[in-house]
Amino acid sequence: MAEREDRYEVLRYEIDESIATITLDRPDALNALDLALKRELLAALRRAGHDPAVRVLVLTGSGRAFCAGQDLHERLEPGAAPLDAEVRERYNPLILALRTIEKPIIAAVNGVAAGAGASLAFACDIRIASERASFILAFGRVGLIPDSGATWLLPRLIGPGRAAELAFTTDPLAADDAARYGLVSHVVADTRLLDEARGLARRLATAAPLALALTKRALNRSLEVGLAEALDYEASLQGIAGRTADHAEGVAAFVEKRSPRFSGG
Ligand code: T3D
Repeated sequence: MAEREDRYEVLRYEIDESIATITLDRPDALNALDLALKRELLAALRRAGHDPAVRVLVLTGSGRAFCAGQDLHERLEPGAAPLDAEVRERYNPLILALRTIEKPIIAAVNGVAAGAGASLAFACDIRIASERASFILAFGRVGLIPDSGATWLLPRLIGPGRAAELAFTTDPLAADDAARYGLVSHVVADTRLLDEARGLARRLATAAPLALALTKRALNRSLEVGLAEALDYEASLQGIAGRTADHAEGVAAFVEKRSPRFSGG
């Protein structure tokens, strides 16, 4: 039974079977990121990151969109923060949280992901898309550059040429093409999306949590260092993993021909 948490105004936060599902919930504005949603999303990510009962996160949107990026109406309000400050103080912490929370984060991309909404999806570990999903680097349409990690993450995910084309043209990338580019792992019927995402999340929730955490750390580091340093980093993390009770349990389960029961120790 899902544990429903109601202290958020513009997102839903539910925990079920060690899986925290965070749903951006401003469907009339295609889940555009206003100040409240940015604040609540960061709080929800930090909460799930710190909660030992949560092993995997799923990020999705309500209604027909994943997220349409910055709420453009908010930009017209008197006293709106300058963009460099807004990006540094509101967006960058969201992207860093997604990349540094040492638990798998699955984006269940249920519809259009535009601007910083696309960046949120890029920063998750795994993307599963509904057949009606699309990715739009819409920034250029409003005279901006791709931000919230899009210029760093997207070339690494799909290659620099394709990233440049999407950024320059702002053309939508449909779900099937996103799968062909390797940006999303699977495309599924819209009605199946959350079941697929949660099915994968349930599998990951039974894995050894520290091994997953260290794997994410090593994958992150691999994006920034050369092979020799990556090899050394793997060795040091393997030293940590090798001393865990979960490693001993995994080996014992293999020898005894049974499924392992990982405790997180
Ligand atoms: O702080 C900073 O500004 C710096 C950070 C910037 C990061 C960014 O994300 S910049 C890029 C911002 N996002 C966009 O430019 C995307 C804007 N939206 C669109 O281009 C289109 O809405 C979509 C392509 C995403 C979807 O098109 P469509 O035709 O399916 O829907 P629609 O009719 O345009 O939108 C439906 C409603 O959502 C509509 O409201 P209404 O008229 O029914 O009351 C529309 O205004 C609202 N909506 C969609 N996107 C936004 C939005 N409202 C506010 N902000 C949005 N970004």
